[in-house]
Amino acid sequence: MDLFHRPVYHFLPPANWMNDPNGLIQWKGIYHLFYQHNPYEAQWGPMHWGHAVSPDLIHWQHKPIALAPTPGGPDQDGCWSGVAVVKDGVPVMVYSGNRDGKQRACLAFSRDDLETLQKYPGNPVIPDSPAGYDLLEYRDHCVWREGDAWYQLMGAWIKDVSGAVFLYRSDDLVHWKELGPLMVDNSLPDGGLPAAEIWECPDFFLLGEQHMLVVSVNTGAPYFTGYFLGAYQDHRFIPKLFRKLDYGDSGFYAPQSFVNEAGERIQLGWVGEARSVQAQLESGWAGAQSLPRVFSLDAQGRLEIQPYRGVDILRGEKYCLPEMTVLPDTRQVLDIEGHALEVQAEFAPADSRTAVEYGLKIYCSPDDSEETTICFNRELHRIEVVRQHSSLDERVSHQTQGGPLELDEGEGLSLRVYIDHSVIEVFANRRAVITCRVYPTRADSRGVRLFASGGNAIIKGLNAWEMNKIWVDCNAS
Ligand code: DQQ
Repeated sequence: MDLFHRPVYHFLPPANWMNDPNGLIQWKGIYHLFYQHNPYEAQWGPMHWGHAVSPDLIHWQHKPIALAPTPGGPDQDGCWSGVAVVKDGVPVMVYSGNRDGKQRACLAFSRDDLETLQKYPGNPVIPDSPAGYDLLEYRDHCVWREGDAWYQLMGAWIKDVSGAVFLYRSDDLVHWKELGPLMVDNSLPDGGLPAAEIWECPDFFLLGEQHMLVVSVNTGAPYFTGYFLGAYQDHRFIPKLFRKLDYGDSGFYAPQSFVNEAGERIQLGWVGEARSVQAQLESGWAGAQSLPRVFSLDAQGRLEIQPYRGVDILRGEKYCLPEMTVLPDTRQVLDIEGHALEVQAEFAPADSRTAVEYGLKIYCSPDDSEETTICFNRELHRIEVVRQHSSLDERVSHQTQGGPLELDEGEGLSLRVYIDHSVIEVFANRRAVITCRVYPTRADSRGVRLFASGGNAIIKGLNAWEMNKIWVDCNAS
């Protein structure tokens, strides 16, 4: 097994393949993470639900597989993604049974505090996709309680139209009445819609005074995750805007959120690989979960995304750097190095002498043959992870990942970066996130540097921590 690139503080199964987070729930104080899992090899395949538990959503312990395909059943070709709800004091999973290329809503109950899941004998509970629509794809679930009923969204792709989410209503989770697409008018005041492909894994919830609809847009490759903000009225959603949730294409996908016992809405997403299937198979594992994230809206109504506060518990030894000027085109090596780090860097607001591009370099080898650059371009108003020189291995992606970041008047660049062997999560100014993978080949690609080009950059302060492992059982990985 390839331990060099294997994350130590992002969740992944003991071996083989993982994709979407499923059935997230805090039940009697314990967090449960179920996940899409091929237990046979490190590539996508017959889907099972893996299972792990945590006291704090950070440290995890593996549990036995929770759902497996039933031969002859509606999920005989795979137990695809789903969510957890609680009905009459019993946790219930609503998931997509995959059979003969079609996915149908199924249920599984737990009467032993989520030690095991029992499939509902009457599965599937929604045997057919909505009539009257030419659907190319249809699956995945978001279920909530509203008034005295259950509501459910399922993701879909309407041929020659776009992605869609269909709304259903039920009194008992078993009998569902279809209410049509949640969004009847897909036009947006500020521009286009995500590509005409399936919207997978819809997630829908109240954020402040608005509603947020998260969809994972399966464009074949790369995939991306986006969100709408808008108003939910009379069981219809009127979107005001659509944005990418994370600029790391295929690096953050199929996220799911849940509300914990403290009332916090927390999201996890699948951090996909960026290397060949052959490389995955050789390494013996594939896929990780992101760190938990939380949302808020800033004073201007923009979405803010931050790591869940509990992540700080992983911090070990600390490094601090006082205020300093980063001169253009110098090699500013820091004392900090490693493959499992958190780095927080606050840059001064730009003035006329400020560099055009500045930021951090991570996973740097001493001879510069490998490095990954987290770069802010203040003229293009873009934040990027440049992977051009991330790895000497040709089988991995070297594509730059990034997107817009407009700094307000007087606002400096604020980076919070998580480095975990092959995972990178960059949170910039709370409102731009890039999650992606890199696979340095050299054991000494451990350095962290500051850089500036075309002018100076002033660092107001930099703190970094070595990060500890997340496994409750120290022998697990
Ligand atoms: N993954 C699941 C599907 C979902 C997709 C299958 C998203 O339910 O649409 O593994 O990654």
